[in-house]
Amino acid sequence: MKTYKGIFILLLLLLVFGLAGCGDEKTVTNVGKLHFENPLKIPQLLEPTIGNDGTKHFTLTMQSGTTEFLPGKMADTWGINGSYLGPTIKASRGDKVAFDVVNHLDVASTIHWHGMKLPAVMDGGPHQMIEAGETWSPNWTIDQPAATDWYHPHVHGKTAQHVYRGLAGLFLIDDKDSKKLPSDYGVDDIPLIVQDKLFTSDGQLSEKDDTTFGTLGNEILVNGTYDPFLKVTASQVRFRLLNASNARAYHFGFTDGRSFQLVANDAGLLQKPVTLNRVMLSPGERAEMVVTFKPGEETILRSYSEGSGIENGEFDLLKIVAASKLTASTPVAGQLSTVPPIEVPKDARVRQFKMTMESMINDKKMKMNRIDEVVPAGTREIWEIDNFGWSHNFHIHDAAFQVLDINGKKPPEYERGRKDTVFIPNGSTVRLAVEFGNYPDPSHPLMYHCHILRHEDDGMMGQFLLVEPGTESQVSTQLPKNNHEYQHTNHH
Ligand SMILES: [Cu+2]
Repeated sequence: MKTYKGIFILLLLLLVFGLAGCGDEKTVTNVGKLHFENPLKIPQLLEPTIGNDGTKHFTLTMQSGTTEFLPGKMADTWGINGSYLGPTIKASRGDKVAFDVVNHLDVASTIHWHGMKLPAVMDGGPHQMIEAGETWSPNWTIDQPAATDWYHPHVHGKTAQHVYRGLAGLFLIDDKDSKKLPSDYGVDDIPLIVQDKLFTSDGQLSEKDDTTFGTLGNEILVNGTYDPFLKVTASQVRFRLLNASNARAYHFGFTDGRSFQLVANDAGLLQKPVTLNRVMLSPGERAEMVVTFKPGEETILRSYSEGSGIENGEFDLLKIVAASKLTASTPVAGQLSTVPPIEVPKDARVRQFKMTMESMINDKKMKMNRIDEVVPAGTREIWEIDNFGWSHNFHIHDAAFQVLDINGKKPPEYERGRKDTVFIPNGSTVRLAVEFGNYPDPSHPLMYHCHILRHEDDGMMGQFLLVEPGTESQVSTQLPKNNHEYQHTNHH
């Protein structure tokens, strides 16, 4: 009798744990599989030519090519001025910048300046298509605080594919505050563009996208380098982290448990550095950290698994080796940003956005000729985002915001800086104090959307106009159907 009871309990336990096991997504990992053999590639700084009026002119050429990621195997890739990713652009607040964006691909694409405050026609969204063989030449004046911004295509329905194949690069903005931090690019100011990839057995990028979130890779590239290491030569190094993945989120930390100083969110420096040992970035988000090294020591930058879906996966990203002699750096300043925080007026307009499992915002899918919101240019508003299912995040063009609260609670200190992209956990409400750009244009829309690229491509996006205050009711919320730009993006 006793034995039967024992066997019965054993079977019951097996059943319970077996089922629990099935419901649990297995953690994807590369830990233990890497050798840290390849020196980390650092994207080149793009040298501008300087015009008579001081304008910095840059040329970016989108092209196809081949790239060796896995040793001895060539992959077909896309890049900008090269075969994979693009050069780093650097400019200072107050600079006039101008671009020639040349499309040498055989399909139409765009380049969007993620995080930039600029006129809507310069934004590079889905209405500024660059046909194969054509050149697009936007220009504007940089007028925003120092930040680690980036650029990438924004073709409606094709963004995931174009970014995944390699079209992305960094756009660094300097000001007097950012110079307080290590700023020798490639020496003590190191970009880390983190992307997950799936590879086929012959080393090609696999575009298999059979999850709700699109492609979720099991291998990681940093600045397009597989299995990378970095030798540092300074006692304090500033790392600029960009999550340029289509869907995956990362919880960055170091395997020796060391802490670091977080000094910036997406759209600007923090008021004061915050000591942390983990920071999470969802797709499109950036952060800057300063890490202190002792001569000769080694550590590994790792992303830790914190959940399911886009937060599932434990990945070694980069081995960092400190040289036996390090140049001494000045300690990080106690006061970083001198820009006042974004405060909304008492009577600020509140707009609500409901994100749902069906990749909709406010029960609508993106339409190229429909305007969803009309916002007075230069104003500050409260945007309230509710997530009713899956993981999503939220990005607003031509704006910067600060998180007011998450489910009614103030965000942690390290998330109180200026941002343009924010993670919206499943079932949560996030309220944002948004500061909009000041370039009224009643006929060219800007976008707000989920930055999980599959969701964005599926239509989890809306369009807004920034207009002269007081003219909100006078503008048309329908764009003409025969709009030249509209037709370009309407047949893919
Ligand atoms: Cu989403």
